Amino acid sequence: MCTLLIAAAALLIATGARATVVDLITGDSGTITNSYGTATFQFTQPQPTGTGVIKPFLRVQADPSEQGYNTSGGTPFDDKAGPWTHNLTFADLMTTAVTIAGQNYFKLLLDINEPGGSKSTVTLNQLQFYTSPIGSQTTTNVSSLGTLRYSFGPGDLVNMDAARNHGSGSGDMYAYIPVSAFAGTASSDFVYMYCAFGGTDFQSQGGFEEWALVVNPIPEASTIFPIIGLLAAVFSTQFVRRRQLQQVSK
Ligand SMILES: [Ca+2]
Ligand SMILES: [Ca+2]
Repeated sequence: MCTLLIAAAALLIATGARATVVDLITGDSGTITNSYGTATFQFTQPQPTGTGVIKPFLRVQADPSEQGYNTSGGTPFDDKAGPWTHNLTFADLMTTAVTIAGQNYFKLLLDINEPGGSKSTVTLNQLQFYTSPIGSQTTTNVSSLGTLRYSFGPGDLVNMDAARNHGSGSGDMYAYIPVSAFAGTASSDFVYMYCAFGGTDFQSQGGFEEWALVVNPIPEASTIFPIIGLLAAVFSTQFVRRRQLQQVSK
């Protein structure tokens, strides 16, 4: 028994595996560091909701726990049908890139919807990103979605309180996911973001939780390209062209 414990402890130290609980109920931000890198989670108040600012790509809703991933193929797990649950490509995700203190992140917005009173809290138990050349998947075997790029480790979670923002809106949290975890991803690859809420510390209830891309108004291609060093040069050209076309069309 003792030998087993020592072996387990050695494994934990070797892998740096240590569960992190980010408290956004009383705190304003926190980080989770694991083998995929360091992700930051930050409380935010409602954002402007003009067209092109908030673009949900995944809505999930169930009671007392819920899970799902974005796809245009259907509604696996607790996905909500409709235009705001759909495929994403890596090129889409790249439009959210920001640099903070020299580190590059993809920036996402989460809006939680929970009842008032004692039921306003909810736990984000898992957040994973997979990439694959195949879009519109509907499998319930999440690990088969593609290449796992980012994941919470065992026990990692974020606790939130919808009551920190009044009514429905486009708060409540920014997630900053390390770009370095996606090295080698093709721009045309599909990105599946899997999330699970409720059941660990605080249950999911009320309306749907929704995730949106936070599209960076200022292209940061010059800072992101050294990180995605494995991308083909042809993509770089396409990305710049896309940007130029997008700016022309605005
Ligand atoms: Ca909310
Ligand atoms: Ca909810």
